Amino acid sequence: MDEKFLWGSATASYQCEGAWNVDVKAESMWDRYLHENDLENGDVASDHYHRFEEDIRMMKEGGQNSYRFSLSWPRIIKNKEGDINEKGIKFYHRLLDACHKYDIEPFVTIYHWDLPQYWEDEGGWVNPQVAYAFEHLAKVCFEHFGEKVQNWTTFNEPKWFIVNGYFIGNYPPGLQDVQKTMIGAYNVMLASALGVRAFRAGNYQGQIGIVHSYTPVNGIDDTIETKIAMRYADNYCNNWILDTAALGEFPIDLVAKLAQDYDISFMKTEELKIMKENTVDFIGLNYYARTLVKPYTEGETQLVFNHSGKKGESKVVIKDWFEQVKDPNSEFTEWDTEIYPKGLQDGLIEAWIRYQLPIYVTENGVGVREDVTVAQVNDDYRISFMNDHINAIMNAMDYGVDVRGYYAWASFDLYSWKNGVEKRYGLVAVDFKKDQIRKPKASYHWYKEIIESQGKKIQRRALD
Ligand code: BGP
Repeated sequence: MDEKFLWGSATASYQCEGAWNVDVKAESMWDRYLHENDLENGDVASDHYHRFEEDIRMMKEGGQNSYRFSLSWPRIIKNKEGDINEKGIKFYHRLLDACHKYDIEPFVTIYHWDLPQYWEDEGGWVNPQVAYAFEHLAKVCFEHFGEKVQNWTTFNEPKWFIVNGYFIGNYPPGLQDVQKTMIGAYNVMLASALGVRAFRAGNYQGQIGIVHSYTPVNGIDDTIETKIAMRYADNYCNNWILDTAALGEFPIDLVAKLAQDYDISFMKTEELKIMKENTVDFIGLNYYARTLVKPYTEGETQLVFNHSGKKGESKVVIKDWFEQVKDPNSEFTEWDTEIYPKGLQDGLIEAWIRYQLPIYVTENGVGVREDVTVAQVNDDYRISFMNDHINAIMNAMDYGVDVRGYYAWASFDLYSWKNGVEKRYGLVAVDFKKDQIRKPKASYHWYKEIIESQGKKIQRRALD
């Protein structure tokens, strides 16, 4: 790792800013959904809106040289007409200025799931107009912040928010509709390409990419049936985002399969051309776990997510395509996430072979319950998790993969979507019950030493 390597941590606007109705901010789809369903929400979250200076200073003091965060669309654009909220613009200028004051390279996500409710009311991502509204948002961001930002990404995790929102139904808008899932997926990938096109047309400095929730696929054996199931799983989990963003084309076998059962007339030649011509400069990969699959056997599609933190609740079966299985030899978190660093090593190599683009590991971390009232959280499990995953990255780099940065999820404890705040990921503890007090965890100090050594202090081992 050379001195240009970005060592940072990440957050997302809705999960940390709070201030949900402050300074003319519009309502987001998450505000509406969580309020209406009386669920734990991010109204206050980590109050980063008021404490960003302290948070960024702590990043610096923790040796980090980059901060990945997202811009809140409803804070920046007031309405469907596209009017700009000057107070929102000012807020992000102050945040970017704090980054530069502390020599922290900003790594900016334009969209991390907080769609304005005024667009959700018009059909959300199923409405193609929203893709063009995103293009407007992207232009506003480049125009206002372009001189302070070198690293842009259009979207955080299209797969995750589209599938959860339209197919599984556990995220807003809470639908279970395959046709709408497909249309939403298409519109998001179009929006991303429109963002890339606007970035290039404006000749802004720096580079632009996309961030994907990467779950590399493994099979339970080497049979042809398993290989077919793996391809279905890979198309579902990864390829429709990465192929489309990096190569400019949806996987043809996926499109052919969907065309047998669904209407794909929403795909327009002119728009497919925009996607083909506006591929990304780099890919950002968020890695939590892999997907281990076996061939589909029987029964209906089942997609159950564990939001309770009680082990064993999750299940993924897609009828006629594949079934996800659990490796009995692996360790799992209380939220059923497998801990499997080798998946990161192998996945990086696979992505490099397929796309030949620079890669940033834009999120990696472990969510656990922690008592933050103690003087210092001794999160040795997080230290060992991070050590093993950074080791996996270094192994991939030894193989020749061009990895340019690593972001711990998260910079500090924040709101974890449907899991509330009890699922903690931060390097810094936040006491949500007591004045939002920030206290670095042991992992924060450990990470600082790793960064100072440029990774040399990582305990290395081969993963075979
Ligand atoms: C990613 C998201 C983040 C973050 C993380 C952990 O999918 O980009 O926003 O939340 O996962 O997931 P969770 O908070 O659901 O445990």
